[in-house]
Amino acid sequence: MKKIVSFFGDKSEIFYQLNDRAKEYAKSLNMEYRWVPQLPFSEENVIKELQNADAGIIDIEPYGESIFSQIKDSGKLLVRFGVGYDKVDLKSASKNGIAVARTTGANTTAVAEMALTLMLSCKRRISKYQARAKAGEWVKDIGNEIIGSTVGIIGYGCIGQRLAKLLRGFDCRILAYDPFPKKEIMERDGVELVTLEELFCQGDVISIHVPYTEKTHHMVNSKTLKMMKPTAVIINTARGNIIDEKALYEALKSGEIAGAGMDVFAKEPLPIDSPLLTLENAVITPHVSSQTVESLWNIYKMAIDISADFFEGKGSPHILNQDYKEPTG
Ligand code: 8YV
Repeated sequence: MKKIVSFFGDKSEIFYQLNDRAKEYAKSLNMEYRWVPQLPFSEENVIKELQNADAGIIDIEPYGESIFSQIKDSGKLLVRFGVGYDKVDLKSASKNGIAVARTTGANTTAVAEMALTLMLSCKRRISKYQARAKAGEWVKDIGNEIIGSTVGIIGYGCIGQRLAKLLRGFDCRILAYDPFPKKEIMERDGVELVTLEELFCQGDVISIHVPYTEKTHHMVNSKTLKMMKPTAVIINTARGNIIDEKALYEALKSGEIAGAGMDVFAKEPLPIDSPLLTLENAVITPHVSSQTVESLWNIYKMAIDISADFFEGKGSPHILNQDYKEPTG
């Protein structure tokens, strides 16, 4: 019986329930499932566990040569619990003959809903009201509606498309920038393909849905922030380093832009002395866009399905390094 070891989740009731369910589901597919939450993450532990498993379900910590070289004779498949794989060294995985997959699509709805939640919160100044009300101040301010506004989506993949769908009820004009645009899909969705500059200049809301790569590093910086309207807000549920946080802090502090909704940060957990935490026009959440029961179960289930297909020798479009079959290490 093939063995899957899963590292994702904390020791709260919901994760016990989800992992019991995952165990049952894996059993129905003839696999053994073990849940070993990594809090805090320990590379040594992860290696030890993966040496005794055939597949691993991994979170967002870095996985590179120091792990792959130790598990190449055991674990042959790692599945990222989610979609971003910027911390996984795929070259090293291939060199060691290890396939790395991700659960594309499984958290799409949760992340799109979170982006929408952050947009509405920023536009209606929720973080400021909440902080002031708790401090005993009954402060009233004036926000903006999303209805009828222009929303710019950076990256028109699964999540960007789902967000556009959710926004349909808000009668927005939707602009999208994508380095590899699928024009038929944009036409179908009534979304306008624009340049990044047009998007920054025209958006009342800008939402980021691209992966973190060398090309997207600090894509939002002092120059692009200056293009934004003073009433505009920026939302990041993708990866922290896509935004230059220093430049964002300055833009928020000076009122160059109206607000930011951020679920991801250059350093996580966000250090307690981060100046971003002092701002009333920033909504800050602790990387929880995927954290709904529905999304988490979709991810667990998909990770198990990918493992089952892998062990049956079926190819999978979710494997990120298809060249893993020719190891050189
Ligand atoms: C996390 C994510 O994986 O999909 C991604 O890339 O960032 C999230 O889904 C999840 O929250 C676990 O940290």
